[in-house]
Amino acid sequence: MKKKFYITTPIYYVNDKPHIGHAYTTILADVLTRFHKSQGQETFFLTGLDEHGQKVEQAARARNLSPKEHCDDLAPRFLQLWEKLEIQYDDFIRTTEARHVKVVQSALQQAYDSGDIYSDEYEGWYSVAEERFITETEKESGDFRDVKKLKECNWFFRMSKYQQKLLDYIEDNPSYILPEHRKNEILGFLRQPLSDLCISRPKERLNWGIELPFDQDYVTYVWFDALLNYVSGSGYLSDDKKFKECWPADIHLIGKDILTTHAVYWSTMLFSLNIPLPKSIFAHGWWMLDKSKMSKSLGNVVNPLDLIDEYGVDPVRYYLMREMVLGQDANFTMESFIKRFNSDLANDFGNLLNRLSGLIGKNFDGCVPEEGSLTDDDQLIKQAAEKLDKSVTEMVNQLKINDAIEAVLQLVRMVNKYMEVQAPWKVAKTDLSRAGTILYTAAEALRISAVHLLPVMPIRAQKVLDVLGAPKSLAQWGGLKAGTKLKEHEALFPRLEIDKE
Ligand code: ME8
Repeated sequence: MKKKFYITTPIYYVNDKPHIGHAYTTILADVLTRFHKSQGQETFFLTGLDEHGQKVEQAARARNLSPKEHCDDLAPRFLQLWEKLEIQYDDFIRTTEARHVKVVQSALQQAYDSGDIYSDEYEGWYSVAEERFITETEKESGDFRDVKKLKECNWFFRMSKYQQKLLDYIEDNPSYILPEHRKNEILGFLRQPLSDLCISRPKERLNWGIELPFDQDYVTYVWFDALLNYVSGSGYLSDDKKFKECWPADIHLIGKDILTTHAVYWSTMLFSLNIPLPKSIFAHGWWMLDKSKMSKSLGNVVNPLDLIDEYGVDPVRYYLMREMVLGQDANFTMESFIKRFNSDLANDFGNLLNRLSGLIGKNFDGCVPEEGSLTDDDQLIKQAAEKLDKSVTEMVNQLKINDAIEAVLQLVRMVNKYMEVQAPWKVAKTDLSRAGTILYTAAEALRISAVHLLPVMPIRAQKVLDVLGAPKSLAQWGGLKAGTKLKEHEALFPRLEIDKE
């Protein structure tokens, strides 16, 4: 049995339409999946929706719909967006599906039977917005809205029992929580006393959730339910073969807002269930707009559909991947979007294709010329192109996606410079065969760049390969065959005018 590369996104709350933050994590997962596929690995990519809990229930009520009607109405919007964004997920899980409910109830029963769940009366400060009890210190911080005193009998998960085990695990597995500074945050958190986790909500207060198998007066706390999607979506308790192929997940991609629930709740739940932990949890930063996080509650979100309709899916994917240094926050501005589009895509990448197809059209009847024998200058291009595969692979494996893209663009810029210096349009007048070698060298380097950009820009990088009549899988030098007729094409990335936009 061959282990698949298993990657997940958070399952998003269905309280409103998807926004650019949701699009970002999902595109990132798609880029990584396509990259691993291109390396010949089998992959499994899971995404989905978090449909239970108070937030969704409130959103439904505000629309005068039942929670299920509300979810059924919004779920297609996520699916449509994923389609528009060229997201190739393998499964899309909704937590209201029977396959998931079954796993949540079995997990609860198992934890209950092993003594990890107990009932207790609890009195404390409850944040309605956060849907959880908060500590006295958290209350005093003033960061929480809608706080009220609540006393109720609930069911608790013995999270504290696993505190030391988790600390040891994180210290022994340095790439479990990434990036490093987030790991240190969690270690700091775990060095304070850890309380048990309240995993139930009385039905009289919240009805919308999965009923506890051992107490029908309660539903399951939304996080205990949602986190289990990573195993219910990969065959746990339903398809042993699939689960063995997938689990442990290679990477849970999440935003930094939900690190504690993943690093602490999820890990201790897995300890209790005797399921191995995922290989790593990566928390990326936030997309900000005017220095605040883009979020539904702030109402400052950019609608990804508008951007795609206006500029096409590839530039949007490119911008989001190129502009964020994974682990840090990034600022979204239309100005930086247009600048990035014009410099990298119009001036560098798109322009190289235009120049080459124009010159090959004019001097070689539109057919790829013979490579001929290479001069030292040609060799420099060839060597740079040959080195790209190794460096891009290393960078992607370290999740330095922006650096990997930049490495490809550096090659593209180097080839544009090479064209200026070699001036094949002049050489063609006296030495057609030499002009052919220059054009072959530049076109082959462009082909290799396009192969490396495919995971990020699946449509337009493929278009470049189609124009060149070249295979998409071969990242080594020599994929372009002399005599191949280039296809006619329009400018792939026409420049955007900043004033007009
Ligand atoms: O937290 N920048 O769902 P959610 C970057 N249902 N990424 C962002 C972002 C931003 N401004 N805003 C959102 C939930 N995201 C739970 C998850 S998982 C078992 C349950 C992305 O709809 C980022 O990945 O609030 C973040 O972690 C996620 O959307 C939160 O989505």
